Amino acid sequence: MFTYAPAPESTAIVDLKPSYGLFVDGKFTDGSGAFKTINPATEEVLAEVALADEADVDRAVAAARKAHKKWSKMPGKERGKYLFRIARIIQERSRELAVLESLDNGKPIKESRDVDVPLVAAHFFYYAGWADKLSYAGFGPDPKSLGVAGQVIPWNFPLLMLAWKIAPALATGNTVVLKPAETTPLTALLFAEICQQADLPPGVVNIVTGAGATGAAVVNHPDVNKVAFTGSTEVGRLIARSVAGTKKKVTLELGGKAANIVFEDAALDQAVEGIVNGIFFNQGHVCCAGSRLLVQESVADQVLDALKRRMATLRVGDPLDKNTDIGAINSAEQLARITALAEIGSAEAERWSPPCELPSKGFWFAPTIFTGVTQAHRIAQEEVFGPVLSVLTFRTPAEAVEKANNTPYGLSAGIWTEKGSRILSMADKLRAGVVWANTFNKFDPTSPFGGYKESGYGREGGRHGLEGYLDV
Ligand code: TXE
Repeated sequence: MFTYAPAPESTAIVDLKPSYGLFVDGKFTDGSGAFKTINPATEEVLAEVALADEADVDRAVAAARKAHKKWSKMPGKERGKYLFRIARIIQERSRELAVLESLDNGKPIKESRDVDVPLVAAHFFYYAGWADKLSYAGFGPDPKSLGVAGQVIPWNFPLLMLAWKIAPALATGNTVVLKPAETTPLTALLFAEICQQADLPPGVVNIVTGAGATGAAVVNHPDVNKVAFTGSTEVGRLIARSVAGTKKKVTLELGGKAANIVFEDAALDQAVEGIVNGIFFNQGHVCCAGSRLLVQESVADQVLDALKRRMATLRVGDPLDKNTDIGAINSAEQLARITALAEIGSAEAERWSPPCELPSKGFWFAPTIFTGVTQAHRIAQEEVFGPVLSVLTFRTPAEAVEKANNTPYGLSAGIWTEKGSRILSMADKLRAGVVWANTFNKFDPTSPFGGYKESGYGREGGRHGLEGYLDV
């Protein structure tokens, strides 16, 4: 096993309050009740957070509706200035945001610090730039905002999903009621503070905290014009049903079971890094995670040996330790889901994890691979949303395509090959919204992101991300 000197990030920068309110009409207010959010690495309570019921959501929607009158009429250039200001404050407070994100979510600080928070700022900068150029976006002159956007986000990238939702909504002149996930509400509330600091007009952004019932109240509110959801396919279906028959515009970003395809001519060392990044980044709590490795039979043994050696160097533990590669599983519920699917996988295929000492408190899961997996296995079909990789093999490119597409999902895929022509022909045949070549889990605000099939519909990011918030 690997030994190393722990290098914990200080938490002193975070001003953790004992309790947090809802953010409605520019002010923090009480909710109808309260719930606790815990640190998944220690199981200690971080704070008590207000719970929004239907009446609270109604107040938030009313505030957003009122604010929309002026916000939507404000020249795009002025709206852009607010977004630029928010982006700059995010950069200034990036360490604080990163530490709080790791405390509430369990993700390694090196990811929240180097990936999540910089991307959050980048999204605000990017959409700030669009605010005064909507007439040039190819949607016709002067496209109109929709009104109030009701946005429900998950716990795996709490701040980043907030940025994906709020930045394009504000740039296009919409106002927002956003509900963060119940296990990760804190950075959204710190973002609310940033909105105050940026002097954003009251009611333009409202944050209502709570669980599924609060999310349903947002989605079903009659005065919400646009629904944007990222989360499970199951809840995505419920939402699609509940808004059917209304005039609400909907975008859904749901689950995935991506294939990461390694050809025999690939730079195999690089491919192994890409496999590790594809499935162990953010504990595998990634909708586009490369959770199915498809490796060409001729190099399968070689790749698996190298992968196992690399997995043995992964450090699982304290999310605030700067050396940590794999942090805590976000919740007891998610750990139970991962454990249950891994047990099913153990009965279907061969399971392997490196020797790995897991902390005694908190929610943890060792990096795990299953070999000898066939397409019919549940471990090859169902989203685990944890650090669990299923390994399948193929002989020909056609077989790789067939296996990669043999899933109800279609969010992402990866290809590892030195042949440019193969990249192009594979990318064309893979039924996935994003295809990475010789890399994985790369995100950029200029690129549209979204799914085929049961992975949802609509695109977030890039120019395409504007469309879901405009009447064109
Ligand atoms: O998701 P939920 P959960 C997948 C992943 C995971 C599984 C379950 O496979 O194991 O989903 O995770 C809110 N109306 N993904 O239970 O319930 C909820 O409060 C409106 C993939 O956490 O979908 C939270 O804010 N909102 C995924 C958000 O929906 C409702 C990310 C997501 O929670 C609601 C997360 C309702 N009826 C999980 N019920 C991805 N695509 O990245 C719940 N919510």
